Amino acid sequence: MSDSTTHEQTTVDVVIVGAGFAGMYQLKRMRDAGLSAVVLEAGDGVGGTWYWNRYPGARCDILTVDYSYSWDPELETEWEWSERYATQPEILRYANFVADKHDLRTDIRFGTRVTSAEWDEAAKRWTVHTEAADGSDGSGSTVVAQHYVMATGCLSVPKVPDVPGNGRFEGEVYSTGNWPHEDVDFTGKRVAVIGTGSSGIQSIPIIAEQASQLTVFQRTPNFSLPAHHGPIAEERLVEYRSDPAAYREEARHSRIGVPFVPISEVSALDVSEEERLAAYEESWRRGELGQLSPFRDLGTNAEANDTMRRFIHGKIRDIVDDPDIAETLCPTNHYFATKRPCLDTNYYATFNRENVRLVDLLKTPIESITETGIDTAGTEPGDAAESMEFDAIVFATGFDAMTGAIVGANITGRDGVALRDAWADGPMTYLGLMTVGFPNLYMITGPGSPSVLSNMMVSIEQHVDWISDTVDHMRSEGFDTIEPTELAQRKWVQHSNDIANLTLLPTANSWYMGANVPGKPSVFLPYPGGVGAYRGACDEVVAQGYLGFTLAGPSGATTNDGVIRSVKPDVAAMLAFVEEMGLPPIESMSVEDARAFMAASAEVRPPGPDVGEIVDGVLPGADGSELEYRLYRPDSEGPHPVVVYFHGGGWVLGSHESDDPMCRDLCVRSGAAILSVNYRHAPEARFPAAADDGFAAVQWVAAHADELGVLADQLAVAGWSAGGNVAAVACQQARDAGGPAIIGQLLLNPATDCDFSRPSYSENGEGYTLTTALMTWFWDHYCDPEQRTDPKASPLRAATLAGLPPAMIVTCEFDPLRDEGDAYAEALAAAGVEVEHLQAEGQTHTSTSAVDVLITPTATRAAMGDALRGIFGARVPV
Ligand code: N01
Repeated sequence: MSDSTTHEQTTVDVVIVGAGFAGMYQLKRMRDAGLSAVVLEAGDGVGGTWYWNRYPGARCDILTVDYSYSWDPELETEWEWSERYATQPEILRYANFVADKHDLRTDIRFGTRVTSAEWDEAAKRWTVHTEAADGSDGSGSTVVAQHYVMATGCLSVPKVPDVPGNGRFEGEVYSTGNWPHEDVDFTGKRVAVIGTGSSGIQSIPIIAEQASQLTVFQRTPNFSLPAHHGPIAEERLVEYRSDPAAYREEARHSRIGVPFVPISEVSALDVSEEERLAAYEESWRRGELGQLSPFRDLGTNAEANDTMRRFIHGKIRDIVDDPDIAETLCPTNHYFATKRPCLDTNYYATFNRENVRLVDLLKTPIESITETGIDTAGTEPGDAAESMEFDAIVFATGFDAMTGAIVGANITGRDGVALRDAWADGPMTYLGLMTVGFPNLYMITGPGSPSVLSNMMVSIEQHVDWISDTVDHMRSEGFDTIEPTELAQRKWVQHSNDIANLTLLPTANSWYMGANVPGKPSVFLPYPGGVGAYRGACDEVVAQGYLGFTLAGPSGATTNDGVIRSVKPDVAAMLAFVEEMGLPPIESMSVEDARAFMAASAEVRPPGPDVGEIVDGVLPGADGSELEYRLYRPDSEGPHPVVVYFHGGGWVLGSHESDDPMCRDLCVRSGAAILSVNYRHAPEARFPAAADDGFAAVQWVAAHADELGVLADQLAVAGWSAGGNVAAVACQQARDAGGPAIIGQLLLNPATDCDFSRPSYSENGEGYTLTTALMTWFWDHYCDPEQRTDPKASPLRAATLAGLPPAMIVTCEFDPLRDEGDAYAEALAAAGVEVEHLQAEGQTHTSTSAVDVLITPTATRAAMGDALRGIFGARVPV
């Protein structure tokens, strides 16, 4: 341990910025580990957010029993909260109680603002520059440390109000995010409040009680539910007191860091209006953020969300007497909970008071703040502006959230790169904890972590524990530095965005998106995958030897590059769901049972989109037997180009019906007719029956194009999996036979070779639906081992691939067949064939064909439709 203090420079192991709940616990952990640590805090006391946000009505919006530390079990009995949502003074008292109990203040430098910090690569140390928050120490002082922890909070830098004339007002000016320590009395005063987020909504009812006149300037109405202040519900306390440790553990693995929140499996659209309203009434009655969404799809489905929106609109109209004011208070430009919903006490009812006026800034924007008040535009063009006089203006205009405090601390990393520049297009982090180019810089609840979408206490503790354990690991293993890899960081950001994009969250102009600060990049800042899932990822990173990190020390550097979550989130959820069902593997079944199982699964899937017309028929197979087909015609005037389609199923399973949603989708997206062929299957008809039937079907369609109402000279083939194999082989057979002319081939995850030694088999041979065992079962049923190298079985082995039609080949990252599909694309291109090769990241063998089940593969199918349109060019009717 080192702790040498000079007049203006201190050297410690760890420097922590911020003495809120994050910084306090981080200090405790570092001390307990025997490290020297100092906390730099601009305020004169502990508490962070709760030190600064002293505005009237400030309270937490997570039940206080949950919004409290779990790391000191004695606190569970030493401290008792008086209300379900404690007030700011009570939370601040709690912070002080903990600081006293653990004697934290001795290592906290109050009144000290960090001005900048830079990484010294030679010394492997951070140099952190500070100044007295009141400007009294001239040149300031410096702290040198190995580890630099930003415990700066997510909502700690009040946004400079972007209101014209800001600064001109000569009366009293307040900011909710930086409220005076002495009492502010609005009695008898004319007060303006600008902003109707959580801070505005909490303070407005109280200010209204004091002020002679309160004018609320609202730009965006917000959703708010009653907080129902009072004592905490007894049933909750019983649960908590019976086993506090288990209660806390439950919170750590929950979705938002609050234990025992039921997660519904039911869609809001699948219940009756009465059931839905009863559920929403219960949410309204409970007034708990964790229990506002009684249905599974309020966060993902606009129509479902609309039912909740309408319910709250109804409540607002019930509460507010004046119908016009009620309408102005109804949020309509964003979905429920895409901005953080608020909990209030009498917020909407406040607008029934005689002394309260609501100004709708969407109709009458602020023209300027003046020396005496606020001028707004008139309602109609040409209307005179209105000048309002006030004694006090309260800015409840929010924060430069999540990144403001970190970027504002002027951090310069390796090679002189400023964090501000590194994050110019939005923050890039690995796990929200660290960022590339800034070794040993840690963020507590940073962007890319659940943070503001969670109970902050739970997220803070998890981050502090992870950082502390990591520092411990570095010391015991002899490492000086830790830094994430580019790949791990890029993929984490993508993973977080992938989840956000499955939800309605990015549709709102919220501070979650950085939209409240002019010029801030528009990216979704917190990690929306949930507290438990996030903790799982962090734990796995460690269990896999700090996956995605480089650790370096005197004896060298170790990079364990890799990606912690690369399967797309909806695909991962589907895999987990299937695994939970514990179904027997297909290869353990008889062929008959496997076919029955596939047919039963098809019964319960979404049907796929409507097409213009569906016609079933038969065509002759290669041996003269009748093969059923299904023709899908687009909803446009024909004749259409035609795609002869071959279903998947390993030459053993499936039929012209099995890929029905896929064919409908392809028909709609491509504008072409799709003719899906039920070629013969193994083991009844082994190799080369499927291959020969494929070619026979193409010949028959070309010859009967007029009867089918399709264009003979606009014929392409397509297939998925084994069907991709049949389609590829049909192209080779048509080329070798001199016709019919096939003008394009679309191969989705095609089987092109019989070689299982490619890496995709070892990487993806288990756990991603299509397994090595199942492929073995398929090949064994289809083809004798000595026949498998025949190009009709393994088209990759054809003597030449020259002269084949232009191809679009789709391969999926988590498919055992990925590498042979890639190899076919490369071989075609090498043979001079025009190839569009799409390598779908995060997808599996079966995900792309799961029409209307999964969202992320939709882009791949859109590209497939576009590819066919490109092949058919102007011949696709619109
Ligand atoms: O800030 P906000 P907040 N002209 O950004 C408006 C947490 N919190 O301090 O939406 C006019 O939500 C802005 O309008 P618009 C909680 O996570 C928790 O209230 O941009 N208006 C909006 O109405 C919360 O989400 C508690 O159109 C302007 C308001 O100001 C987060 O902190 C309590 C404007 C800002 O709302 C932030 O809440 C308080 C302009 N130029 C806060 N600029 C608890 O209960 C902004 N606005 C625990």
